[in-house]
Amino acid sequence: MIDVHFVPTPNGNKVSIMLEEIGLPYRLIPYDMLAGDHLKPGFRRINPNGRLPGIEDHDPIGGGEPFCVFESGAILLYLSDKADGALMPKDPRGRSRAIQWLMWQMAGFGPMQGQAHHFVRYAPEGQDYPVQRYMNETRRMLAVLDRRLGEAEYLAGEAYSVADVSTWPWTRAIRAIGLEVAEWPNVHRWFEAIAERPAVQRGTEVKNAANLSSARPVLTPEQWSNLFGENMLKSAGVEV
Ligand SMILES: N[C@@H](CCC(=O)N[C@@H](CS)C(=O)NCC(=O)O)C(=O)O
Repeated sequence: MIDVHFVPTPNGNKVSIMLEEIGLPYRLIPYDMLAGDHLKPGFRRINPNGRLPGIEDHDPIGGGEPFCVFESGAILLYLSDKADGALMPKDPRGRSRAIQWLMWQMAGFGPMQGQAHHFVRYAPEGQDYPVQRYMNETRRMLAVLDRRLGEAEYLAGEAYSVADVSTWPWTRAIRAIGLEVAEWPNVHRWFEAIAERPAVQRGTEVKNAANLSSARPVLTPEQWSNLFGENMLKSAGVEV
């Protein structure tokens, strides 16, 4: 059994989709980030970085003690290994392409769009520069994605791979910052095809309306502190 420390965000949904795709048994352990569940010291054992998702495999590859994995991209690679290389091309070029696009999502498309969400939805209003900067980056990367998907059916080539599992939930999230997938025709074609996969539907069943709407969530001071302020810093051992 694999425990998934989970929030239904794009990073969390990558893992739930992957597990549904490969059919390994898992148990979701839901976290309430607004309440600061992820700040509790015990969670550091699962994820030293104190963010979600994280997994604990009680029957790990190679046997032995339960094994924890953090960083959603690393979790996808671990799960692929565990499922005999599932959703990872076998040929060296295809494999490298899958890893390249997985890294692109992890280092660029996710973090830049994440900052766009922060400044569009959570930060005090009226901060034009960061909004413009991160929206520009998000749009630039959607154009990069569109170009790639104009030359190949999936990110790594002909076959659906971990790169698509990782990028699809972040593409779904662009609605919350006022963008529509239909603006990028190749992305649109790819997005709709993946949305029809039963495993993707099962993996995204846990709804989080706040996450997919463009509403600005109203946070209490305590909730803001848990997500972005003093409580978050204190939990990482930073003196405030
Ligand atoms: N690069 C990390 C990002 C993890 C991350 O930032 N997760 C968010 C939820 S999707 C989180 O834990 N936020 C809580 C916080 O910022 O304190 C990954 O892909 O796993």
